[in-house]
Amino acid sequence: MKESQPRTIYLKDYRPPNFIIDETHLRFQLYEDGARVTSHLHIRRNPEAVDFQNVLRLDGVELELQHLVLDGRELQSNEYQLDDEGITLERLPKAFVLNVVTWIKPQENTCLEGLYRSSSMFCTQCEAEGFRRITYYLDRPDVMSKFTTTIEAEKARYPVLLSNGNPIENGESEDRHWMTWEDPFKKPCYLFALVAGDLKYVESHYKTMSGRNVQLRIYVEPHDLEKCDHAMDSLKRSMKWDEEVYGREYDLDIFNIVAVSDFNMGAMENKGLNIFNSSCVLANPKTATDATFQRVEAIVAHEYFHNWSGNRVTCRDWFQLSLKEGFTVFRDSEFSADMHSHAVKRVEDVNLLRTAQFAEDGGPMAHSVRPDSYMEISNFYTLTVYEKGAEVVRMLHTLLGAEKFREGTDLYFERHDGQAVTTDDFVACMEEVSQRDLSQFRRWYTQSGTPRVSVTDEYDEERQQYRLTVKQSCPPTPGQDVKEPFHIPMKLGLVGDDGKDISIPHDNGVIEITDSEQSFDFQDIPSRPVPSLFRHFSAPVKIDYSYSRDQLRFLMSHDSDGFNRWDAGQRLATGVLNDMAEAARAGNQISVDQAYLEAFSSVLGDRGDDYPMLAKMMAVPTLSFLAEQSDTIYVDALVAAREGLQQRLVDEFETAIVERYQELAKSCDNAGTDSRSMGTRSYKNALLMLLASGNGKMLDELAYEQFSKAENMTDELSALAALVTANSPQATTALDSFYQRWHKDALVMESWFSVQAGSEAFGSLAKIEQLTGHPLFSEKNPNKVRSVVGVFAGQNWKQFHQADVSGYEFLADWILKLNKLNPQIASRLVTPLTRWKRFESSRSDAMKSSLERIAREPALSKDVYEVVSKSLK
Ligand code: B3K
Ligand code: ZN
Repeated sequence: MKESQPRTIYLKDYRPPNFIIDETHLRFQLYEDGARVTSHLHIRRNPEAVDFQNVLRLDGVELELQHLVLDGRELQSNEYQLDDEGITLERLPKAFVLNVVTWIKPQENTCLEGLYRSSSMFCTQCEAEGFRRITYYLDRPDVMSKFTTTIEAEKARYPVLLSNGNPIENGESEDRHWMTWEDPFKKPCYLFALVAGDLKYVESHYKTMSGRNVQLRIYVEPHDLEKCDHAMDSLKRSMKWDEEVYGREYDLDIFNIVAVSDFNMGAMENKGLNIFNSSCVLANPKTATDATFQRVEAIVAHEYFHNWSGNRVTCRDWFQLSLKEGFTVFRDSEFSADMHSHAVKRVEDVNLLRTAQFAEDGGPMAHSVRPDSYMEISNFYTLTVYEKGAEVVRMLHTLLGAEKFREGTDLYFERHDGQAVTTDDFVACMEEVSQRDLSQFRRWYTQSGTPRVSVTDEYDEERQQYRLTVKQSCPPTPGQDVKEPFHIPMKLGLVGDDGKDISIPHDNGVIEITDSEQSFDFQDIPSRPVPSLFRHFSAPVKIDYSYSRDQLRFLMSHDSDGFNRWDAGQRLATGVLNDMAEAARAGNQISVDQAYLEAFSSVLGDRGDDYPMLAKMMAVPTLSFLAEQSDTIYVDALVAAREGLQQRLVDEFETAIVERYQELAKSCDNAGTDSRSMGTRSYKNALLMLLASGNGKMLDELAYEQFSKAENMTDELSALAALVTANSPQATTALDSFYQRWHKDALVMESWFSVQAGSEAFGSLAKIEQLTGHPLFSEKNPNKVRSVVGVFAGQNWKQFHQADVSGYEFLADWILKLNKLNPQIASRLVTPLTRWKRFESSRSDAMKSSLERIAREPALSKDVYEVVSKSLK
């Protein structure tokens, strides 16, 4: 906690460290009331230090220092300076050995950083700056060291002792035992991990491309053993994919994953010992939905891919976070696309980007992919660094083509293996292999905000010439008033009258936009084409082109690009919803545009079998998406428009929707977990949900039947969600019976919480308060907080934004409570309030005063302080 204003850290102040640590030997003695950590460090001056100063500053937070021994001599307290954030030592020899003994209290650690307890185990989370809560150290990613770790604990309580690398020695005496692990690869301390507990494992093996045998284990609490197979299969698929697509082979003899139930985010890529939030690794069809299966596969892959993009080559400083995260998200996204469907995966990624990331770009926390400053680095694990960062890598892939891009990554991995580097180093490799000048492209890393690209066109019938005129701009963002033009790849298609692509003479249809205004001419165009702009969403920009509703319908059925077919439908629906919202605000009758009804009818009538895509095509844009697109957010009008549209679709098409639902229900393999079965379920359940949102007369009966007979969690939970969404008379019975059936399964209960918290019909504030008082709810468990408070504030627009503004006060209370317990989670919860300026005045004022109330708290954590103070600027 900070009483004074936290310090801002700037990229421009980066200096290499004065000292480096070649070897780190750690010994952990774990007890029920605390842990003793003994470190033995081989330290020497850094030959690459700039203006070397003989001062060693070791980071350390909430540690009890017991001994500090330099080259065998215990230092007296006047020989170093100790404060709340570390130790400073001066006048040191060129090279020396430092022994540090600290006493820490994992049992009292509720921020879940450093060494802490989860259930009955000990575990760690060190990225970004958690290692300093374990021992005094140079806690920065450019200090890479060789680690050995000895863990000693009571044998009966902690039979399993794990750390990074390979086990090399073990022993026991009386009721205690110990195990030593050695990691042969140098690494920064943020990749350190330790686990001790009574765990069971599932084991498998993988033969790498050079024929080495790797032992794979997933460690879980004994009752979760039945839930590991999917993660294990996903891991093997990831290992194979990284060999085939990037030529990257795994490098240790062992790869371990551990599932823990109290975890601040999804998972962590510690070298050889990935630690996962149990919700991101455990899955079987009885207890997990198809969406969870896909999430587990993606996160297992993401963490595995970090072994190269993150661990072997790591970040020089935390401003470079996107070097590993953006690149690794791009890698996991392409992996998922290869496993399932490229178009559907693209739709999912772009939906997230266009709602949440664009909102971040337009809000007070806007920052570039490589930020220039931060107060608390945990606040910068953002959609901008991750998802927009991945889009930037994707654009490099688009500009260079797959082959050159691969040459670039080969060069990057080879040149920088074992190093801590920058995003510039990454781009330099791409420049070198392609012989292209990417200096303008680098602005994607340094300029924040979402560029807007406006396109107009002219067709000259006589000359058979078509001209596109493109203008780009980017709005000011905090600290960046003026932007320079970006280098933007636009994958373009020109669709002719017959619905076929007209061939155009640009590289793979990629046009490069580099100026603020530019025109592109196309010859021999027989008739006015419909432009299909930014196919596959080739750049993270907002696109303005005044499509007529007929053109959008035309693209919906003819565009050869799957993503743009979907996007045309979304544009059409958004236009219609905006008209309806306007009518609602003016107090006029809300009517639905005929063109949209016809478009919907053709999707519903489509007999093709790309079910996951049909489910996406049919989805009405979310409130988050509509809000992000609005200049001023009028919540009631948007809610009314969306409800009105869903109601109208059901009024008009209920019979056809029900028939299609029943057909799909009949043909679906309920036990299947293959892409096809999952796709069928996704379409079937999208139809059921539409019936629920649009007050379908048959809903209760269909949903209750599906609920009672469900053979898998996807069907069971979708039916439950449909009943709750429709506020059906059966909803309470279904919730009770679901509870009876699953109350022993913590992860399933998280869905039970979130189905209620996210429901506009059901999740009133009173209900949410009841849920936070439920015996299975725990304020110390991040998953529970996210599934109730997070879902309510982030997804339940109608209830959270109630006109009496009680939702904002409720959220502020929770932020203040968590500020003390777990600042990272508290700070994430502020996000919905940070958007206050975008709302109409009554809500905007109330959101602002909730933020002001938080700001008045005297002991605000750095995390919350940064977000709240920047939001109030
Ligand atoms: N690298 C971790 C995230 C750590 C977050 C620290 N606050 C997981 C990931 O992106 O793979
Ligand atoms: Zn990552």
